[in-house]
Order: sequence, then structure tokens, then C-alpha cells
Amino acid sequence: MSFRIRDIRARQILDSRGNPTLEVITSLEGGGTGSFSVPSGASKGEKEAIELRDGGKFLKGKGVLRAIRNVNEVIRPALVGKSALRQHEIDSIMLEIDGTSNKSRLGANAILGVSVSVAKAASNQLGLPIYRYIGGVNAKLMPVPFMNIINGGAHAGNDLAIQEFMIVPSNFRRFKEALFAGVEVYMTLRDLLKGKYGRTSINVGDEGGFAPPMKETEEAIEYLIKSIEESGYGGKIFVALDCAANSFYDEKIEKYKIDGKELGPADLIDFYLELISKYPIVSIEDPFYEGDWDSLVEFTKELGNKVQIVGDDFFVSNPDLLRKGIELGAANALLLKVNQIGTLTEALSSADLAFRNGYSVMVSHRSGETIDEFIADLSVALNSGQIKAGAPARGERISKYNRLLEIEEELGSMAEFIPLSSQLGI
Ligand code: 2PG
Ligand code: MG
Repeated sequence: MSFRIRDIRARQILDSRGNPTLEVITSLEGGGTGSFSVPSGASKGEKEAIELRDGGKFLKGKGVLRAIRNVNEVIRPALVGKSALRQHEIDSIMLEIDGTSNKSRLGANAILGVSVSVAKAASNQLGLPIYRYIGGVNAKLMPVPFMNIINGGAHAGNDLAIQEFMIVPSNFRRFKEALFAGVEVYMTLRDLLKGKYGRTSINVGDEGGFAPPMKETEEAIEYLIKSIEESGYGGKIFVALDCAANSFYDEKIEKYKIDGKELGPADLIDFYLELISKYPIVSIEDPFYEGDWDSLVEFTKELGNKVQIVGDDFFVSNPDLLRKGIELGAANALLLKVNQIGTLTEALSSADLAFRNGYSVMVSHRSGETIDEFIADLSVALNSGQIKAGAPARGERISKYNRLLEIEEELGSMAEFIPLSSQLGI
């Protein structure tokens, strides 16, 4: 049964925002095949690996035919005949051909499509689920889901500055229980919003969360709390925020524009402290714009033993930036998005570095997704204990949750689910 790569092909498909993206299919001499569809972000970190787009007029410049050509004409000839079991070598060859620090020559979208499809082809041929192939015999921890049920910022057409208002069903015995409790809260929120703001308020944003015409942060959090309590899950389901502060930082005036105010970093810290003292907030992502490491360090000093502080745009899943964060004491958790860095090998290195330095890891989707389930498997492979996959609605979000239900069933009595407070010791 040969694991040599027989062929690699890419084609243009669509993501959940209706933008073009790549699907890459790798087939092996032994008959195994694997495909991966590459996701895409809207609120991106400056230092993310480059997603190659065609430019020009057609499809508003968003086509990925150049990236596809790179897969079919540049990467394919270099990898055909190589063993799909040698993930590290496969990824290194692509990095070498690319030769840039940000993958701008071949495109991180082209490289990632190949990287993950190769891993999937190998695991398929071995007859192993991908979480087992990547994670080995000890992959067993089901993730606590972070479900983004009110969308703001760059993901919705409303005035909320903060991008993601998430519920965190944490104090449960199994993933399945946690997920369906979260679903109940989502249903309750739908009714509450409809009652208060009318039918248009239950239209959903990019990640399946509602995008009601709210203006203020606390208004959104209050609705999460109300929905949690009305569903009977007080003390079991918590709240998390992804501020994505890049999107409300005004460089010209060096202030954060939020809730009709213009706040400097010190005032913004006070604003968060107040929220945390008032509400059961367990995790905050990107509370400052990605250049403001000082505030992130200060915030971590003050709150790092009480709340999970997640770096997304700060770290962009990049081991070098994470190392910087670790040295400075900035944040205490890594958001892991494979397409920010562009190869499976590098993403796994980032996760490894995080764990070895006491940082937690939240595996994450992008706001532009496809139905590809890979990140569900990845979260279990890493025993990361946390996944951020959007609201329990829209096909591209539920594919991850449904896959996790399947994995939990498959793991049977081996499956574990650990509440966030026990995972973090907070
Ligand atoms: C984020 C993500 C995913 P995007 O900021 O964490 O929720 O959004 O994919 O748009 O960067
Ligand atoms: Mg984020």
C-alpha cells in the first residue's frame, strides 16, 4: 500500500460568504484520497500569511485561479511521488518553493489546501479518522464549544463594536449535553430578540449569530445572560467575547471607538474590568488592536488568573509571534486558525509551543467557511479542550458541531469533556 502522492488537484469553489476559495484533492498511489476546502477571514490580523487572490474586475478581484495554478503547476510536480506520511517534509518543500516569509508567492491558501489534503489522504488510506491520525492514541478530549450567537463588528450590519458575543456551555459532562444546552439558549435568544426588536432582528450574521440593531456592548451581553437564565443554565453556561479591537481602533486619534465613546487604552481596560465584574465572562479575545502589546501585557497581569485572554490578531497562529507573547507575558491563550499560518506543520508547532508554556489553545473557524469539518477533528487531535465554531446554525458552522457529535460517539467511554474552569484552573 503505497503512500506516495499520485496527484494533487485544486479547483475553485465557494465559501459561506459567496467568495471563491480552493478545494484541493490529493490522491495516493495506494488509493487513499483527501480533500480540504480553505476558509477565509474578514477581520484579519496584519501579519497573517497571504491569501492569494486574482485581483482585477471579475468576481471583484476575489478569484483564486492564480492560487489554483500554483497548486496544479508548481506544487504538484514538486510533491508527486513523495510520501504523504511525511507531513513535515511535504510542508517544508512548499515553504522552500514559496521562499517568502508570508507565503505571498504561492499563497497561503494554495499551500494550506495541499498541506491538509495530504494529511487527510494519508489518514484515509490508513483507515484512521483524522483526529486519530494527527492526535494519536491519546486524542480523546472533546472541546468546550464557544458559540457566537450575537454578531457585531466586521461580521454584521449593525452598530456593535465588539465582533463576537459567545456563549460557553462549559459545566456539562459531555460535549453532546453542552452543545444542545447551547442550542436551547440560541433558540431562547431568538424568541427574546424577536419580541423586543421585531422580526428583522433575527437575521443572522456571517457566523450564524443574530445581528440585532443594538448599539451597546452591555445590551448584547444582557441578552445573552437573559437567554441563559431563561433556559435554566445559569452557572453552567458562561459568556465570552471576541472584541477584535483592530476593527474599532482609530489610528488617527489613537483611541478605541466603542459604545459612542472614544477610549484610550487605560479607559478601555477599565471598561473591560467593569464588564468582567458584572457578568460571568470567562474569556476575552483581542481586547486591544494588534499593535498594542503593552495594554495586552498589562491586562494579562491584572486579569490573567481570572479570565482566559486569547490572542488572535496578535499571534495569527504564528510560532514567532506567540513566542513574543510568551516572553512578554501577553495573553494566556492562543487562537489557532490553520489558514493564518498556512501549513499543518506550523499550526501544530504553534499549538505545541502554547501548551508547553501554559497557554491554552482554542481551535477556531474563520468567518468565511465551507462545510469542511477538519477543525472539529483538529480540536480533538490536540486535546485542546476548546473550539470556536460559530452559532449552531448555517451549514458551514453545524458541520463542525455535527462532526464533533460523531467523534464523541465514536470515542465512546474514552471521550472526555472538561469544564473550562477545571481546564484553566480559574
Ligand atoms: C475571529 C474570526 C473567527 P475572521 O476574529 O476570531 O471568528 O473572524 O475569520 O473574520 O477573522
Ligand atoms: Mg478573533
